[in-house]
Amino acid sequence: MTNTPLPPPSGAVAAAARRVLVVIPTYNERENLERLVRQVLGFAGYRILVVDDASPDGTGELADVLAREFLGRIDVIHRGGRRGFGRSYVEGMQRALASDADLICQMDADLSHDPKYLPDLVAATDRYDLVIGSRYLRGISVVNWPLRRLILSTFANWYVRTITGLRLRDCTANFRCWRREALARIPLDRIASDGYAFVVETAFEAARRGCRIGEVPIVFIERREGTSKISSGVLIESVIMPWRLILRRLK
Ligand SMILES: Nc1nc2c(ncn2[C@@H]2O[C@H](COP(=O)(O)OP(=O)(O)OP(=O)(O)O)[C@@H](O)[C@H]2O)c(=O)[nH]1
Ligand SMILES: [Mg+2]
Repeated sequence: MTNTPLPPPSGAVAAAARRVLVVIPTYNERENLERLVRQVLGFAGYRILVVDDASPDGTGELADVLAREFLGRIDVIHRGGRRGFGRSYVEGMQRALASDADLICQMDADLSHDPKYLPDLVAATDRYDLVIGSRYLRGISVVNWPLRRLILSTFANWYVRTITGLRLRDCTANFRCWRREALARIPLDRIASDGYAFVVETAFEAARRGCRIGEVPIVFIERREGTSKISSGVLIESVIMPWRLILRRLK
């Protein structure tokens, strides 16, 4: 395993000049995708990779229509078989690493992650190998969450931090930007998570491999359109995953 620190980013190439690819997994996000895409592509030089899991609501077809409109700036992976957030990201990240992107971002499609923060994440890759858009850096920056959701997320973060030793305020956020060299160190073909535990597992692997991880503050807004896909299976996986990670480190 390589865990030597990565060389610092080349100061000669300003973050703004680097090629940014934003990987977005979708499952039934028809009401949100178009707005999101237009906002992300408002930033010059940014590109998008949509990873759709055969959404019954036609999100995949909408992504194809948008890809034709923004020729060369949107790529779409249409997955078949068993759907999953983690497995979609594994495929998306592999495709991203096969592209010429210098920086690879990840975010939700439901507009909870406001694209306006993307340049902050991108800029911070001058200092970090992995940058996380954090909900818990300045108190709690979450809009429209019921109390039980807030308690669940706060507990989940405490749980993950305590077991894995990850020194992050927001270990479970899917709003991130990787330097290509850092993402390339993660053994994507060996990632075990199907669901949202993917974000914890990849942060853990990044820390273990000597990546410098930093956080920038964001305000998270609960989705207004569409429905959450969190299932009990995915929650159980998230409870077990930190322990699996500890066992992995012991081995
Ligand atoms: N490709 C793919 N994307 C998924 C899958 N499940 C969720 N997603 C996407 O992953 C992102 C996060 O999913 P959400 O359902 O919003 O999960 P969440 O943000 O934790 O939950 P809410 O706060 O309730 O919205 C969204 O862009 C979803 O469309 C899946 O099985 N396959
Ligand atoms: Mg969401």
